[in-house]
Amino acid sequence: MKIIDAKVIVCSPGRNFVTLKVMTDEGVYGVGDATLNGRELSVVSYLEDHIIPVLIGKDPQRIEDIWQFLYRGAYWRRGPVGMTALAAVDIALWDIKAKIANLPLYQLLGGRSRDRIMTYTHADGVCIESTLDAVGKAIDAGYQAVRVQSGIPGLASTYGVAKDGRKYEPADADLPSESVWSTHKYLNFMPKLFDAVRSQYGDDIHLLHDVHHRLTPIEAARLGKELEPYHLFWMEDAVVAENQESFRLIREHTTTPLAVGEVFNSIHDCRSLIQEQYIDYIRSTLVHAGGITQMRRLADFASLYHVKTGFHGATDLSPVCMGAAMHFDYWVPNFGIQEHMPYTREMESVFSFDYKFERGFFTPGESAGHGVDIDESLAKKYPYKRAMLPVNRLEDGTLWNW
Ligand code: CS2
Ligand code: MG
Repeated sequence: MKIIDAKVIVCSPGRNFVTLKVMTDEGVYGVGDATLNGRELSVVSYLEDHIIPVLIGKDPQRIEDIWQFLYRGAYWRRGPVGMTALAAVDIALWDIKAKIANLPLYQLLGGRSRDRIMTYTHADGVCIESTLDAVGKAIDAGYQAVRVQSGIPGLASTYGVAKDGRKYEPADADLPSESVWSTHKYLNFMPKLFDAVRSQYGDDIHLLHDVHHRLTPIEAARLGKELEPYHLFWMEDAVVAENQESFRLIREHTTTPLAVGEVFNSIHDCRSLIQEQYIDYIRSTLVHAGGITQMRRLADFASLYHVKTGFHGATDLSPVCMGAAMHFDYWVPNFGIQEHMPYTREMESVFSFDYKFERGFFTPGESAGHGVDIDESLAKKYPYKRAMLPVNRLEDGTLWNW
């Protein structure tokens, strides 16, 4: 069997997605997600200029060898652009292998380890009252786990809170928009927010929160400690994690579970975090962390240290990634939870998929492969529109982590 062609499909049905299609001489093709929010065209070039030319003629069944070729052979290893491009190829090749075996992808990984996949969704509001309403809506929809984000008194806007009632989309402008941040205001407010949520909805619902890289380790230690009475499922991205050692300090001060990793693209970005048991959930997902081939290694490594998976699942990861993630989540023994930001109808219109969502839980489909495909003619109707992620400044103008 040989790869005879591959193409990159860029479309924007409500937001930008980049999809890779790998075609073989036996008519079977595979589909991969190559979406990197705000840097989409860099991945398109990496695929079209540096990966597709070397794929032609290769046997698509040799997933591991192709992975090694594109990772070790790249010389300039790792990094979000290269690893997203590699991930797209990997997801497409696993799709092909499952199709020629005529099996749903999870069967190739080792079969299912569970009956259904617990997910969490986002609940956000500009103030405590509207956030409480959003949490209530998520609970009514059947979610057993809800991520809670709220506007902060004294700040015009903040991460994770939709503006003027629209669906939250972080890449909100052609060029980076600027927001203003105050750790002081945020830290003083968070315990009040979670006290209100627990008082209204009790202890059963799992509550998650995304700090989004904005604290220093000691500030994160304070927040984790002050949120302990509210028993969070996890506190995510408490600090930027280039210095993995930062998490030791947080860990020493609080029992609030810690999640990190959506921006990681290699096992080496989190090796000490996992080995030292500084974290409880690893958020890296298929589209940005080298596909199924690397994520299997990472999940197995994490399982040695009681660390569970918690795949990133924002809407800037396409239904192709979500579909493949469902199969991975169905198999992976140390599964934690799957993020689920529902796509809009427009986003979904370009993709067909057979995973099922029911009252807070997913199950993957039983069709051969990962079950997701793209309608290329419909995709053409939604041309790419540049959109970049915001930047964040402190109140004194200092550029800070967004
Ligand atoms: C967030 C994302 O879902 C999450 O946990 O961190 O919304 C993240 O901000 C976006 O994926 C960035 O593109
Ligand atoms: Mg996050």
